[in-house]
Order: sequence, then C-alpha cells, then structure tokens
Amino acid sequence: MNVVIIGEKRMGLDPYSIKKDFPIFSHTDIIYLDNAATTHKPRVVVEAIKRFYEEYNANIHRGLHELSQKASEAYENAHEVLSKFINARDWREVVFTRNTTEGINLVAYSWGLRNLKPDDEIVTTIMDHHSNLIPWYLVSKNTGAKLKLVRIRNDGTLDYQHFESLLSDKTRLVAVTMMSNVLGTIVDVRYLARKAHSVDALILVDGAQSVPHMPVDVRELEIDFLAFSGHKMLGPTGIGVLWGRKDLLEEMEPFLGGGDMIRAVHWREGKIEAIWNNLPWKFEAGTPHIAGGIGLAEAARYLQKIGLDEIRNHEKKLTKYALKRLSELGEKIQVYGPLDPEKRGGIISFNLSKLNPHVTATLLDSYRIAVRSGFHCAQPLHEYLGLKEGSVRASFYLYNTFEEIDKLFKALNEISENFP
Ligand code: C6P
Repeated sequence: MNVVIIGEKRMGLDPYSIKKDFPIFSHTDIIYLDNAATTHKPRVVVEAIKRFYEEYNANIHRGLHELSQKASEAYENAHEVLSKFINARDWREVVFTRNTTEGINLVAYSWGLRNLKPDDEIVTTIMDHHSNLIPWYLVSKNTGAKLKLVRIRNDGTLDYQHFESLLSDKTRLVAVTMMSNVLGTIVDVRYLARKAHSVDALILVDGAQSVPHMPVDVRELEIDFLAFSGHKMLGPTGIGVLWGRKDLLEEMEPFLGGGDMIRAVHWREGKIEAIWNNLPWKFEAGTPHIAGGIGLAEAARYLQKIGLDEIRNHEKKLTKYALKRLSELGEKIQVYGPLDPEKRGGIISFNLSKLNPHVTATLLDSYRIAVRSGFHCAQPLHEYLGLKEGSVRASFYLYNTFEEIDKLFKALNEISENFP
C-alpha cells in the first residue's frame, strides 16, 4: 500500500513504502536528489524488461512466428498505455523516440525545416533547456526564420506580457517547457496554447520535467506536440515519447528513413518510389527499443497506480518544506525560482555564498547526498541570472522524504559554516 488512507481520508503517498519498490535503495544509502537528471526504476519495470528478454525476445513487425507476434503486441500495447497516460485521442499519435531531445528534433527537422521561411518566427523562452533551444536555433539558421526568447520575471515565473508582445502573425511556432529544469517554474501552457492558436501558430511543449510529476492531458492543454523522456519517469533510458496531433503527424514527412517506416518501396523506371507506413511507425525507423517501450509502459502503469495528483501533492509539500528549511540559512544561501510551491515543481536550484556550485555538490557527495551542479543544460538562463559558474540543484520525486530534506539542510549548514 503506497498511499496512506485513514478512514476515508487519503493522507498522501508514503515515500517509505514506495522506496521498498525500488531495488536500488536496498543497495545504497545515498540520498538521491538528482531526479531531474534521471530517476530510479521500480522492480516492476526491471522485471518487465527482464521478462521480455527472457521469455519473448524477438523483433517486431518482422516475423509471423509466435515470439515476434508477442513482442509486437506488447510494443504496440505500450503505445496505447502511454497514449492513455497523456489522454491522447489515438494511440497512433504516440511516437516512441530515444528521449525528449529526439522528439523535439523530430519536429524541428520534419516540420520546421520544411515549413518555415525567412519571415517566420519561432518563440521560445530564456529558461528552456538546450534541447528546446538548439534544434530551433539550427532550424532558424537553415531557414532564415527568427528565433525569439521570452524573458522571465524577477520572481522566476514566465513574463506572459513579454510573451504576448513577441507574438504576431509572423509567429509559426511556440516551443516552450512546461517546467523549468532549473527554477522548477511551471508554465501555464494552456494559456500559451490559446494565444499561439489565436495567431495560427503551433505549440510544442517540452514535457521532460512535467509529465513525470503532474497530470498532463494533451487535450485539456490544447497543445499540438509534446515531448518527454522515459528515464525521468521511472522508465528505462533510450526511450521517450513524441506525441503530436494526428493531422499534423500525417502531413509531416518522416524524420529518419529505413525499415518499418515504409509500407512499400518500388524501383520503377530507374527511380525509387516509396510509400510511408501508417502512424506511428512512419516515425519509428529501424528496429526500435522494444524492451524500452515495454519498460516505459510498466513505469506509466506504476505512476498511474499511485496517482499523478498524489505525486504532485507530495512534491509540493516537499518543496514547501525544503524552501522553508533552506531559508533558515539566511544570507548564506541564494535560492532561485518562484517562492510559491503552487507555481513550481520539486526542483530547487541554489548557491551557497561564494562557493563554486561544483564544490558544494562535491561536498554534499561526501555527506552521501546526490545533487547536480553546473548549468544543467540551460546556460542562457544562468547567464540571464548572472550566474557565471552555474548553480547547485536538488530535485525530488515520489520516493523522497522530509527526513532527507532535513539531512540536506544539515549538510548545507555545516558546509556554509566551514566555508563562510
Ligand atoms: N534535463 C537535467 O539534468 P533528454 O536528455 O532528452 O532525456 O532530456 C532533455 C531535456 C529536455 N528538457 C528539459 C526541461 C530537461 O530537463 C531535459 C533533461 C536533464 O536537467 C539532463 S540535461
């Protein structure tokens, strides 16, 4: 039982019992606060992958034999599970990619390069990850389209007024993160989607940090594309999702060419003639990460069983508590991002005065606390904030406890006393 219920009242999830579902926590006592980088895997995910390799390993869509049929069915079913996870209309709108980065690049190459012209504009934000900046930078270099960046306000939230001022009938795409991997800022994607559509632009959402931590419903958000990674939501590395509106995916040309993305290839009058496969296979060229897809579906089932609302609530409480404890360090610490836990996820970046973030992270490691330090693949944001050396980042998930936050506080307090 991972959710504590007293009488009829749900008391939130129990991270101590959740920890027992994760084999890694019986092998190490490290306090893991690096969940924005990647997350641990519950036993059910590891076992689903093991079952595939041990019991029905085969290639998909390439054999009439029993094993291939079974593998194909499980892999196709994984698309269905993920489509329900984000409330897509149709499982065929779910394309398995390697990760968020590949999903965004797929749209950049298949849609951006073919559709954008020199007068067009792409709007993204200063707090976006390199994965949602560089593909659009490349597209703008290749097409001449202009790239515009929305600022953030002093409290770390998106400057919606600035966004509106950048939007015009030249805007063809809004590419935006739903949660900053540095500030934890949650972006009102539905609002941006409505505004983008009002000027006939599309909206692509980077869901790498939001999809694992809160309910994300592509229909309710009224968005056009959503990319996210399996490894940040308890699934394996090397598998991710690009969801796209079916009519858009149908219109787009394939990203990669090869096996399975093709229905037929003919050699006629000295020329190749190719007919693309149906969605989603049109965008899944070559043998895919079959075990990864199966493992990701198991991760999604596990998260749904606990409940994304429960997870969001737990992280909100952890964040509120962590912000309070860190504020006890007073002048010795600078914490970035919104102070209101309603406006942010379980990601807190900070610096201890005068200490290089890598030094702080290394010292925390000696306390057996895992955090990340540096630019977190969001260097423009750090430059915008004047943080030349980057920041230290603690990021939480469903298995983190208040006790662990106390230990983080204690360690930071000792470090700041030793290195005033
Ligand atoms: N951020 C972090 O430590 P990939 O690497 O493709 O799975 O995810 C890319 C990505 C895209 N958008 C956001 C908002 C992200 O946070 C990430 C990954 C990790 O912050 C690794 S750099």
